[in-house]
Amino acid sequence: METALKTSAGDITGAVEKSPKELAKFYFDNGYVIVPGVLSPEEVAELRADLRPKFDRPVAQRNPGDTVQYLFDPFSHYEKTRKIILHPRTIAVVTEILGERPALVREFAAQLKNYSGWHKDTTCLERAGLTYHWDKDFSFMTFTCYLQDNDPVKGGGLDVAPGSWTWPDRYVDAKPHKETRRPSFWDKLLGRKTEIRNDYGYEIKGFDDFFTIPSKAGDLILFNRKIDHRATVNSTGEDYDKMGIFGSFSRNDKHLQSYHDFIGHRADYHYLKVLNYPADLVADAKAAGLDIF
Ligand SMILES: O=C(O)CCC(=O)C(=O)O
Repeated sequence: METALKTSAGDITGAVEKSPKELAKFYFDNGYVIVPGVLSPEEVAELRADLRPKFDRPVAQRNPGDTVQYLFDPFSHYEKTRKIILHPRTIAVVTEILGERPALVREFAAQLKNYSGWHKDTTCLERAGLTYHWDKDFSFMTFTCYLQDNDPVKGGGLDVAPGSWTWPDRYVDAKPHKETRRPSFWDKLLGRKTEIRNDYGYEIKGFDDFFTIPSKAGDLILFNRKIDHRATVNSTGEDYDKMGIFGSFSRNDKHLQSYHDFIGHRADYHYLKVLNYPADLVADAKAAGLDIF
């Protein structure tokens, strides 16, 4: 049976303000770090209220690639998400980790009721036969800003397997889950199609020891793209509007170029075909110290 591992990382939840250098050290030691309070509780509430109806738009009114579960390119479309990537503390910590001005990877989405199973965020590369993510200078880090506190029972955030960013990718040959959400009473009654999948991931055993990151709504979590992770499971059986904004930072280097090439050729990345950052976003990113192109 899986048990949540207790580690000493509790001091990173914001009770004590840490410097970017200290947070960067924590990232290198643990494969993840929390940058506390990038959004205030009021900003979290506003963003939730703004985004929630967007997931319910009829297909004809959605942006390319969007579903009832994913809204792509949120920083172009929903201004209130921009603070997550432009906050001075975000930029300071990411710059400290990378050792230079960061770039925004062209892969980002707001997610609703998503519950990924265990995987690495490099599994898609490895399944495609690519290996550059094992190069020493590969610097990609995923970020997520969840819009609710994480709770070991109710979920709302992320579990990680400590130390796993150095482990080989055990998901490469595993069978992807095909599971869809079980239709609720109302789905059946109203004949609604259940579009929401509840376990993106692989048919593979979990971990005996893992760590549930104690993030609060509005914290930014940065994590090594090779760390084994999953959504903290909601074991209450009660549905709720779990939301998060996801993306990645990296150095502006050959790996970023290769990755943009890789995703640029994927047929399912519909939003990339029309990606066109608004001028004010580009200007604000430039001023904040973030490359975006
Ligand atoms: O479902 C979640 O909250 C985690 C999502 C995740 O792991 C991912 O997008 O890589």
